[in-house]
Amino acid sequence: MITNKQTPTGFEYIEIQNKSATAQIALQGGHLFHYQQTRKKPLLWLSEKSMFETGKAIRGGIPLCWPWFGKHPTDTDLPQHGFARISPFELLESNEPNEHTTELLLQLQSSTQTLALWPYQFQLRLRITIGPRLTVALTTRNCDTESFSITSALHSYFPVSYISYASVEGLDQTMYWDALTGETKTQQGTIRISGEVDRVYEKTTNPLLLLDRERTFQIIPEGSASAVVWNPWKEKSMKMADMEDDAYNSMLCIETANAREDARRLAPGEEHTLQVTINESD
Ligand code: TA6
Repeated sequence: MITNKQTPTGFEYIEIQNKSATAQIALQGGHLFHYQQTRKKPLLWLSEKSMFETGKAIRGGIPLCWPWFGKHPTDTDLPQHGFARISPFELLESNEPNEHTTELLLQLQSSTQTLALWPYQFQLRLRITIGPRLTVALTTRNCDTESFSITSALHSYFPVSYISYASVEGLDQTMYWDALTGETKTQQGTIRISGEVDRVYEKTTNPLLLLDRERTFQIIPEGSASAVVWNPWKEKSMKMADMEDDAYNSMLCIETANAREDARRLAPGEEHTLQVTINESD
C-alpha cells in the first residue's frame, strides 16, 4: 500500500506498507526516514527531535548529501552536504511488483533555485526499493554542456542498543581521513566508538557489518569507493537542536559515499549511480 501523508505541520511524505516492511519517505530531499521489516525493530535511526520543517534536513534515516559532501569547498555560505536533502523531489513512479516489494522513483531536476547554488543542469533520480531488504540508488545525470564533479553520500543513520556495544567490521587496514584532526591514518581491526568519530575511509568497496548486542546490519555499497563513520558524541549532540543530549548513545552513521578523492566526474550525458543495500541478519 502506498499512501500520501502529511505531518501536523504539513510536511509531505509517502508511507509504504507491504508484507515485508513499512517505510516513510519525505518528498523534501527524497528523504527515507523510516524503514522497518515485519516483526523487527526499525532498521534506521530517527531523532526524536527531528524538525520536519521545510528547508531543514531531517535528523536520521538516509539524508542525501549531494552534489557536495560536507562543507562546500569554496563557499561556506552554501548549505553543508549540498542542497538535495532540502529540495522538493517529485514522485515519478510507484510500483508494487509483488506483495513483498514496493518500488519508488523520485526525481530532482535543475531549476533556477538549484542553478543559483550550483551552476549545472542535472537530473537526479532516486530509486528506493522497500522489501525484505532496503535498496537506495541515487543516479546523477549530467544534462549540461560542461563536465562537472560531484561528491555525495547516502548518509545512513543506524540505531544501536548502546554505542559502546556497537562495532563495525569490513574496514580493517583501510586508510581514513580523520575529520577531527585532519590526519590520515590506517584502521586497525574492528571499529569501536568511545568518543566523537568522524572519518572518511578511502579506497574501499567492502560490504560492511554493523554489529550490536542482538542485531547485525549488512551495508552493501555499489558505485562507492569511500565510506564515512560518524558519531557526534556528547558535546556535539548537546549543541545540535535536533538531537537529544544523550542521542549519541543510540545511533551510529555508516555512510555509503563518493567523498573526498572518491569524487565522480561526469561528462555531458554521463550518469553515475551511488547505491546502498541494507539488510538485517536473522
Ligand atoms: O557524516 C559526517 C558529517 O559530515 C559530520 O561532519 C557531521 O557534520 C555530520 O555529517 C552531520 O552533518 P549535518 O549537516 O547533517 O548536521
